[in-house]
Amino acid sequence: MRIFVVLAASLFFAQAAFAEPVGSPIPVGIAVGQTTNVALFGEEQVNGAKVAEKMINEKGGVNGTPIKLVFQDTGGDEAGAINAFQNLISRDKVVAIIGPTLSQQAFAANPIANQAKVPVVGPSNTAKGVAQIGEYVSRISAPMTLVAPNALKRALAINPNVKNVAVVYAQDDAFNVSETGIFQEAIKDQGLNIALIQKTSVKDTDFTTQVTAILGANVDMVVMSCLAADGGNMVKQLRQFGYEGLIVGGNGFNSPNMYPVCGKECTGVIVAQAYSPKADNAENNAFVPVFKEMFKKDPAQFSAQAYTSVKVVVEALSEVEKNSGKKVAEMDTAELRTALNAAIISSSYDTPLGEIVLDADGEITQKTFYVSQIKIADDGKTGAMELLP
Ligand code: PYR
Repeated sequence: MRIFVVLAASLFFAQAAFAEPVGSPIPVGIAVGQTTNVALFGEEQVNGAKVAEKMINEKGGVNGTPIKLVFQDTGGDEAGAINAFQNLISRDKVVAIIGPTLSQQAFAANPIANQAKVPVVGPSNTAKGVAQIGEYVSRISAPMTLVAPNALKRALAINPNVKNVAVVYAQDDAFNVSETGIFQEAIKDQGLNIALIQKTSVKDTDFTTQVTAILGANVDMVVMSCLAADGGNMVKQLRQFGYEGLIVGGNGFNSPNMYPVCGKECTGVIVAQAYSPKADNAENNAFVPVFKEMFKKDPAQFSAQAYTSVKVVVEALSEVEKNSGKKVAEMDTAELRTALNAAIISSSYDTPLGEIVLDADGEITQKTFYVSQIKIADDGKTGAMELLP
């Protein structure tokens, strides 16, 4: 009897050890905006990262060692991002940082990680030049040069008679300044006339001046580069003041958390995307059900990109173990960070975004993009991004 109990107990523990990763977890930093208006994106990023942590650890972590995400709120500005990065680098000794949410924050905080030789993977930094900040910076967020023009083309398929366009952009945000440049070039390439350009701030809530100017210019389309809160409020005011033409939004409109800000006025807004929950690939088919189970909704682009960032770091950690013949947990932190960065770049990954490749610069190549139109439900708060064919 006694032998049986011992045998049964050791079998139980052997099985538990096989299913559950063991050892001190590997700390991976997540520095995104969990407060301020930027939390509209940050909340989705936290959710995506948590799904990755759960799925990865359930499959044994990094060859048997679990990962542990260490969250640091960056808030919405540069100082918050710098502070979060410094804590993760020096206090928490993370192996890599996934973040920050905004390109505006990346241009300030990434040089600090680069100097400290800590790999940074940008989950949502789409401005020109982010991957080129330094050797230790890469991104899994496709630059807007590849994504934004798709939305314009689809808008013109909906209304081929568009001639005059108003352009709006938040002048105090690096991503929006970068994105409007891309939109403006694409508008000219399509042979359209930019009738007026209106500047806003990501802090604005009242857009009467800009909306009045746009209504006076009699345009057929408004192309907006703003973040979710300011952009959502401006769309609402445009419609409430009587603008009836097409509205195209940039990456800042890529969040369902914008729906309650602009309510039913968001219906019809056209947005280009680097992800769709409907993408039919093995990675996405594994990710979406777990996300839905945990959060009772489809993952949005910011969630999928954060999930992908964690997955990229974990696959690269496995590669480090393979190449070095050492367990990551036994490596010196500085040595590990350098080896990890080398493994992250110049590699390809199967992800919910499809196959992605990171070049030697840490720049992403991604093949599949989407364009959707927002449809708000009768409650005025929820809605969907309906894929345009
Ligand atoms: C950026 O800041 O780059 C975004 O795409 C939101």
